[in-house]
Amino acid sequence: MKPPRRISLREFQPQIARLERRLFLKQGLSLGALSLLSGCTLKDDDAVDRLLFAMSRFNDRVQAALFDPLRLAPTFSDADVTTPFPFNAYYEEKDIPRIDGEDYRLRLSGLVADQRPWSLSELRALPQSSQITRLVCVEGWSAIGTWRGVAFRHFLERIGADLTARYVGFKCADKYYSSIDMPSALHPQTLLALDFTDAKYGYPLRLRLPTKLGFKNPKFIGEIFVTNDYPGGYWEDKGYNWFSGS
Ligand SMILES: Nc1nc2c(c(=O)[nH]1)N[C@H]1C(S)=C(S)[C@@H](COP(=O)(O)O)O[C@H]1N2
Ligand SMILES: [Mo]
Repeated sequence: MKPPRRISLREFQPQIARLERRLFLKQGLSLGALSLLSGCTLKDDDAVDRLLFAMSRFNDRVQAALFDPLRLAPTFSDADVTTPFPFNAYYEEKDIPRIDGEDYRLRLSGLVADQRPWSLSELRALPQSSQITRLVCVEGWSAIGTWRGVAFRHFLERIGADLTARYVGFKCADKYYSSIDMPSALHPQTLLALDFTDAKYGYPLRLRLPTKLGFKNPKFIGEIFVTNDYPGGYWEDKGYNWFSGS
């Protein structure tokens, strides 16, 4: 994924009007909400068309889950899983961070009462659950995948995170970082994923929220922090809409 260029909204007015009509207006969202597009890698009409095409394939439940805070994202069955699952990062697959699971410790900081680092076996000793959901990337593709790990809400409670704080931030083993609002962190489908079909999907730890766009799902997590100061994110700081979901 190349750094996004801010598109001029005027340049893409017809397409955006089309997208608004098709997808957003009925949910009371308009150009303001489309600011998530303003940081997209929409270099030409083709890119816009691909995005429109991909988005128009999503059913209303997917749309609703991405833009309505109270909805659950749809779940799927094993047979629906996309194989191979697409890889995405701001660099190529061969450059993913290689992390030794034995030595790995998840660091905690910020508004967290118990900041003791966690090993993978300790994380695995917590109750595990799995989900089969759709990951939606702003670049115009989506895929159904399966993830297993610890309910993030459970983890945040366990470490004594201040659940009234505004944000949860993530620092990754590559140069990636991201952050989410606390209500999304506490959403029942938000998972701290430990099981991967391949390391490239975020080994050893990845956040998985089906209620937000793909770039809000940090992989290769090294540190989690809780804060009231807006932490931003890798793409967020380059112009992507921070909320990007429900
Ligand atoms: N650490 C890290 N996490 C990341 C990224 C990244 O470049 N580095 N890319 C994000 C983007 S834009 C997407 S769409 C998803 C892709 O996840 P996947 O490789 O499981 O498809 O990871 C997100 N998390
Ligand atoms: Mo993405």
